Amino acid sequence: MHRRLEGRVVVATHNEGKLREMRELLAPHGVECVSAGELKLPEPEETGDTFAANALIKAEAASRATNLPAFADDSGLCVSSLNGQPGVHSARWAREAGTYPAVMALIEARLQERGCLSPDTRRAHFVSALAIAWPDGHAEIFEDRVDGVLVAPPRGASGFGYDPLFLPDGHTRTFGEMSADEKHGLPADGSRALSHRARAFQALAKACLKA
Ligand code: ITT
Repeated sequence: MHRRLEGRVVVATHNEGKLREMRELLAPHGVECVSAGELKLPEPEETGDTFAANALIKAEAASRATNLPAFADDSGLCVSSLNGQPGVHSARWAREAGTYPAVMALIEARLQERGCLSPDTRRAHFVSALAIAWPDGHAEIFEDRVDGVLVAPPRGASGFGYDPLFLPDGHTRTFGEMSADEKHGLPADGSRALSHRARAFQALAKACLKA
């Protein structure tokens, strides 16, 4: 049995780009958002080896700390020719490289080393696992993905993170070249959204939110 999310919810992320998208996704559903940053919540260690496990760690930690339901996302970019890396370590790779342009250049260098020049060798997907945890221990998790190819050089200044590198299948512009609404807007006719986060959110909204 799914549980309805109502009232006040903590958006348990310290990533500004994700926070913006998560707030925009929740906005039409009449829940009041407060962010982990605004509440100065500590960031839990992400010790899971799956997106779902890490999303749950973040949601449960924020819910325990605030006694409110908490909404968390764990996400990342999985590059097929790099055996799915950086995957759950996408944020760590970016931290270690220093900047997103630097980590995107690192991924490009790894692809070049392997001779990955044609689109079929440059396949990648973004994954988002969304978790909601309540103070009484109940939790819900939804996960989805979007497939595409990695472009060189990266294109566009919209979005955040690895967006300029990623060209979703069936499109001519990267996530970095799309408006917020194109990337993670929810189609009014109920058809499938584009981004990994919006797709996972569609399932979450159906199960846990008022229309
Ligand atoms: P929180 O854990 O505080 O939410 P984080 O940035 O550490 O923030 P993750 O551990 O989930 O979040 O790491 C996700 C990484 O993947 C991070 O480097 C993001 O920038 C990147 N990423 C996730 N979704 C993305 C998207 O829609 N577009 C571009 N990059 C994305």
